[in-house]
Amino acid sequence: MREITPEIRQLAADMLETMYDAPGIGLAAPQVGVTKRLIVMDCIKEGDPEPMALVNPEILWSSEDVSAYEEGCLSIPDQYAEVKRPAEVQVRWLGLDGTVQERQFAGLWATCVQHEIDHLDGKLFIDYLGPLKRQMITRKMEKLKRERARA
Ligand code: K1U
Ligand code: ZN
Repeated sequence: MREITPEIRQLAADMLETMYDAPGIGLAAPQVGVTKRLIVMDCIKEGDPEPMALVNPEILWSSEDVSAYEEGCLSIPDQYAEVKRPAEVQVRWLGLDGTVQERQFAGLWATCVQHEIDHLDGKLFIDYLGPLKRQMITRKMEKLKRERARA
């Protein structure tokens, strides 16, 4: 995506609505079947919402210190596992106003932005788990898929 079109702004608005409805704290375009490098996030749990839409986000720098968080994923319902990621990341992206933005994320924002950028690259939080835990979740998802196909 080189420029921000009305369609991109509409997609971002629709994704934020889907994310809040879920509810979730982030969502990436591939999760709604769109192969574009667009993510949305709002990691504010209490207080005024802070919706963000990031086009073509890229991680410029990652801290050496890591933080662990019990992650979930809207594409892997009801499964949670602790994932360790860099505690802080510097990210550059194109904003919906067409300007290049840069920000250092920390805390839950840092965890979430890394989780969402992973979605753009076809990676899921289960890819960070050991083989046993990962296989347990994969098998549960395969069972759920079979049950949903029968229903
Ligand atoms: O991208 C996704 O699948 C959304 C995912 C994002 C995420 C969660 C946890 C750590 C990193 C990234 C979710 O939002 S799962 C739901 C969730 O975490 C949540 C739901 C309601 C309230 C608070 C959190
Ligand atoms: Zn996810």
